[in-house]
Amino acid sequence: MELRTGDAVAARRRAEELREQILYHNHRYYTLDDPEISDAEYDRLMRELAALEAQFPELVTPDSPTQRVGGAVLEGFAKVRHEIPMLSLANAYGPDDLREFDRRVREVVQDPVRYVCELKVDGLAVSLRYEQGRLVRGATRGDGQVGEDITANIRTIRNVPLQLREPVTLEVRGEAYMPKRAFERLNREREQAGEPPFANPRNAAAGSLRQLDPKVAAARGLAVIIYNVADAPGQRLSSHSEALAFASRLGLPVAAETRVFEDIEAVIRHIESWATARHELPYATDGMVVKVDSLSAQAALGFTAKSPRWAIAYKYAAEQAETVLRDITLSVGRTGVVTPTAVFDPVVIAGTTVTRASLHNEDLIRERDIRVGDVIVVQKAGDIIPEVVRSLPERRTGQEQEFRMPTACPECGGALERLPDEVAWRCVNPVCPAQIRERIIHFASRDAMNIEGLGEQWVAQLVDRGLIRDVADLYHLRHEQLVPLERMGDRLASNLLAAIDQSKHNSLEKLLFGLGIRLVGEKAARTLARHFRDIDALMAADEADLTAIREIGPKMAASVVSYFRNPDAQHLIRRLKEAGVNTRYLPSAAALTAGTAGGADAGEAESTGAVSPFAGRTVVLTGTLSALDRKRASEWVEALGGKVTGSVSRQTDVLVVGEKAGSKLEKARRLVESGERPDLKIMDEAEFLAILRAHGADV
Ligand code: 3BA
Repeated sequence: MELRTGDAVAARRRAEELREQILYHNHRYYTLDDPEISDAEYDRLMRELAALEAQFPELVTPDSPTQRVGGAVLEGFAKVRHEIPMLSLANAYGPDDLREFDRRVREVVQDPVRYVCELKVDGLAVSLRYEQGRLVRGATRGDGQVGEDITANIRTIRNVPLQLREPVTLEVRGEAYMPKRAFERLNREREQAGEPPFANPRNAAAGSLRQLDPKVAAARGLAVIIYNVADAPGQRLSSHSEALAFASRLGLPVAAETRVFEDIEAVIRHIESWATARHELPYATDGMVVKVDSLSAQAALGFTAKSPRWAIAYKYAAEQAETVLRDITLSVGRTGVVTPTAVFDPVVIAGTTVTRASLHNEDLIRERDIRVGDVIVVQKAGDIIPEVVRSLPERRTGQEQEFRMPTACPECGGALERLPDEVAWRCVNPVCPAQIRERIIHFASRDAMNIEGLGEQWVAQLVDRGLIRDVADLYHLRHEQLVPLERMGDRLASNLLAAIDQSKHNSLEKLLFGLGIRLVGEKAARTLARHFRDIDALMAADEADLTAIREIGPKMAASVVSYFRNPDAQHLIRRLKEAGVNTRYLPSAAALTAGTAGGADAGEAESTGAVSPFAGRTVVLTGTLSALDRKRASEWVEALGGKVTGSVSRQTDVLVVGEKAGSKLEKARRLVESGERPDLKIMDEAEFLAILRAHGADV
């Protein structure tokens, strides 16, 4: 007995010691990118800890590093800005959508249009950059503007040439995917090892590319298929098919099944001919991508906010399955809209197990005559989003329950209202916790403020614990408030705070979209930001000012004005500013967001690398810097998209303070303290140098 207790005490002490060491080495590896010990030594520490925890299960803590293996991998990748954004594809679900696409294309392009058809590989979009024929960078798509540097993992993919056959500089895009055979093998291995299998090859590919250890990625048997030459200066390519042939000549893997057609009906026949044949391919496909071949026609067609007008993805019809509806649950969104969700017995559709689907609103449930207990037909719209297609009333037993919308909010008990010409019921309680939570989740989401890692689970906990009530509260969170959250821990807390801090540097359109103003989507947010440049100007605008902008209609104008007229909104904006959140349009980021690469403001874009906090900002240098002279410091600020001026004024965004700073510093402090520019950032040399170094400066 004595001995066992002694063992347990020693084990506890050792486990704590190991955890401390592992945390320290994580920090060296991920944050400082400067490991002190080899991977093998690190693995030994992890294994020893895992063995102790296996022997003494009471020692397992939720934040033990052993509990995070495989989940802690994201933090190690540098950000990469795509000089040419990686847009998404519009979808077509049937031949008529393709005919409609063709009609829109030929409205713009007068000459006969030729189309290229490519099978749509189900993987992860990546961008590969070659300089003088050498592979120098591989990146994920990310949000389309900024992805992650996964060069080390891309280099392990065996069909990616490290050296092209000619010393050209170019950027190509394609899909990284896991061949079906490799996927099946991996899942077999995972199941044998007691690990959860991946739901589909795409998830497996994504998981593999996120491995920080390239050896793991290497063992996963990934492959890449190239379908786009984004940038090949000086190559005089005139069509997409030529570009693919060029890529192929260089040794890049291009799909063999690519075909060119003279009209849309031939395209449709081709698509139909592959509907079942595609299942025989060694990789998963979910459709066919149709692209206008001529590059000049592509240029004439241009882009919408999200996707090129010269390409469309045809999605093969969704697989359907029958199941039993067990329940209809209700959730409250950020605008208070109450959405019913169907909960049913698990069914596998298109490779994944599904148990829930949105029912959108009360009317839909009534129209489709869907009752709890019914046998229902479920499918995945666009092969992704589950939906209830219909019920099968002929299979009823009489026990089924008709759905009735409650009169009180399921989250806060407040009253629900349905406006005369709306389908939705809304909770009208402005402090309903569900709405608060959803507003913050939207604010943090990728297309809004893009606060990486701030997912639903954290927001829910933060709101539940009363740590945040609105989005401005995010910027006052402290490390010691985050650490106690379930499954958070020290390192995640630091990463989350860093991500929140980073979001202060977003351009205005991200903030505007994130605020969730009714009717203001991503594109309208961008239009408003570009037009007004500054949130104060937008807040001062009336409906006439707004409708004078071509893209803004009267309904949106009214919504914007009424949003900013609300004192709560004004207070929120003030607090965001005080917290240091940028409220101005930063053209460098926006030029890329707008998808105008090569267009009017593309020249303002930064060259490479992570998002720069100086982009679009006015910077003043004062005092003596020890590490570099004024001229080089200015050059660096300019290289990172900033503007350097000589004196401090209300236009100044950043003051960099060296030794013996004088009146400029005083003036900047006055601007901050008087509230004229509470967001003016005063930084010392150390902070300044840290930013330069983070962007590749050797200072
Ligand atoms: N072609 C995916 N996008 C694709 C270049 C455009 C494009 C895709 C494609 C935009 C496939 C969206 C992500 C992206 C590069 C942006 C394909 C496939 N073409 N054959 C027209 O097979 N999955 N995906 N990738 N830029």
